[in-house]
Amino acid sequence: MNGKTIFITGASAGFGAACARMFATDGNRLILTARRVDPLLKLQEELAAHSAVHIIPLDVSDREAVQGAIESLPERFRSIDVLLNNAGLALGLEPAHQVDLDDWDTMVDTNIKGVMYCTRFVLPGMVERNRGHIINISSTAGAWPYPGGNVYGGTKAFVTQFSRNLRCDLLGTRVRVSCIQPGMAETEFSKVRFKGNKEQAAGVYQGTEPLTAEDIAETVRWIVSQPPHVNVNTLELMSIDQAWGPFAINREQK
Ligand code: NDP
Ligand code: 8X3
Repeated sequence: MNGKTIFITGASAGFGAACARMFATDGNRLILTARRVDPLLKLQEELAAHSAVHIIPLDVSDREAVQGAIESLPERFRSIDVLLNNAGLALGLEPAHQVDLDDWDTMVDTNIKGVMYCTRFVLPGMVERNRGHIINISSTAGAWPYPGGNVYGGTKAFVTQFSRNLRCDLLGTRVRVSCIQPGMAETEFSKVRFKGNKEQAAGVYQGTEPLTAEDIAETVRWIVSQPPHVNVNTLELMSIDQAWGPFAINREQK
């Protein structure tokens, strides 16, 4: 897999940065986006030997900014072959009746609207060229409930179903759509969820061997390198140290 133009959202950390490294060493052109510019500049410098890298400071929840970024791409980055809708976050783990409503808004705006906007503005070019691949990062949280998962899990269920529905709309074209549902992976994810509380974030992974960002990049590499007639629809993966629990039962004193 080489010579492709890859657009990655949330490339400043975690899965997005690992995918950028993987795609660069495989010899592709990269468009790296995120809100924080410094990590993007560092990545651009790191990858310069392998790959042409165009960076764009971008908040995916800003519809006009997404449109502007995609419509003003330099000529040699215009024909996007792979859109990796990866930017996303969880905020908090409180029960629904105690949650900060702003956190819910931010998750909906980023995880749902960000995926909608990037997809909508990139997709027409893919359909016109009759090639391309959209890879959406959902989560096990979109398939399996857990306490405090409330809106985060809901946004990821959206990503999974949106991916399937895109396949229906694109049937008859050569544009592929894949959805990855990772379980617990150690990145900046928990630091963001717990708003900078490093001890609480580290506790999520303590005593386990979680998935790594590189594991997700390898998964993306495998999905993209399938023959063009093969569409991986949905792929769920977890650390060996994670599995499902039993149903929770409330037992009252009778
Ligand atoms: P990180 O926190 O390490 O990375 C998240 C990335 O998303 C950062 O680059 C961040 O960049 C970017 N981002 C967040 N908000 C926005 C925004 N509004 N606009 C643009 N970019 C944004 O987490 P992960 O790498 O773990 O997460 C990547 C994806 O994987 C997310 O969608 C997450 O929900 C999902 N996921 C994570 C799992 C895990 O356990 N880690 C498991 C399953 C799914 P910046 O702050 O610079 O904007
Ligand atoms: C991230 C995995 O289990 O923390 O999507 O929700 S989890």
